[in-house]
Amino acid sequence: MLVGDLFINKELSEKYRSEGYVTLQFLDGVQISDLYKLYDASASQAGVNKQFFTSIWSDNIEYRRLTDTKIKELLAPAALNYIRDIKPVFANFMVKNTGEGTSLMPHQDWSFVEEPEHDSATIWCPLVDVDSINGTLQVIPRSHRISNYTRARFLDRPFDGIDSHEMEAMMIDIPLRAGEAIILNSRLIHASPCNYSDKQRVAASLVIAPEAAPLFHWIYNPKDDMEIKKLAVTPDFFWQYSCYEYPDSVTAIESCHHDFKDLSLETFREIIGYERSLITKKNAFCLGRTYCPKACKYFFASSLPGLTFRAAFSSMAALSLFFILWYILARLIYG
Ligand SMILES: O=C(O)CCC(=O)C(=O)O
Repeated sequence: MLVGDLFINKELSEKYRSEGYVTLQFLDGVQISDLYKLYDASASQAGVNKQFFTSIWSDNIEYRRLTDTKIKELLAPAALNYIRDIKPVFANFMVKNTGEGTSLMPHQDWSFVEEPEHDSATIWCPLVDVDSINGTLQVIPRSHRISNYTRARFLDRPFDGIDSHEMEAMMIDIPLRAGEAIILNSRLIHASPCNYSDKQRVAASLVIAPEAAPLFHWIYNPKDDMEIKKLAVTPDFFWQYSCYEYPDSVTAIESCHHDFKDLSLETFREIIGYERSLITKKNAFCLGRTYCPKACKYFFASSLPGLTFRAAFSSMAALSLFFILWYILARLIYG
């Protein structure tokens, strides 16, 4: 069973299946405020001192259990407004502090179910408005078509050999208002840039899987010479073990060898159907932003509070056009 087949709305289902993600209105003001209160009340227990962190990275098991349970209570019913027959797998706060060092590298999420027979998705819902200045999510559309179905903990990515600028050029920003969400296939490559605003960026996320799909966790143990162990798990597994632990006490039901070949840029582009000519005006602008030097982003974020880079850029373009027209007119009139 595939998440894409479980969307209630046909258009959402088609867009999700073809692009690997959809965006939609997800939470109302009261729900956002409830989540923010939960985040505020529990943040001191997280004990994670990192520029970017997610609740699952905390050493405090009680914090992991609390955030998982409470975020699920809020996000899972909202998900059922759009997708039926799904179950919550695990939930997190995703927190980006400010400044350099807060970006997150392009990655795919772990496999949670046996793919490609089943698949899973992440619902990522920011609690503040997000754009390219404060570290919104970026995705490579259609990258869920890559067939690396076993994405294990501690395993390298098959696109690590591709030049990072080429990867960036294929990324698009997903600006969202607080309470909107992106639902993305666990195979879709995503990342997030630095937060150059002066406020922490907090988002809540929930991994979902089809109700009928048994849950598994694959874990790569470099000591075992390319061997990947498959564990049969329940949703509780994900808060019981922090991201950094090797869950020794859970017995593997199977082992397999990692044999997915690294992708070349050409193969990667072919898989995702990427052509520069397909870049829409909107995406082209995103590319401009992606390549915008950090100092430039920082200038706009810090010197023009409340003004987005897009708005500042558009105003500058309009102003330049005005002066050019004014100059041409003056030359025509006064010679
Ligand atoms: O919150 C972010 O910036 C990144 C989120 C992410 O990578 C994920 O949900 O897997």
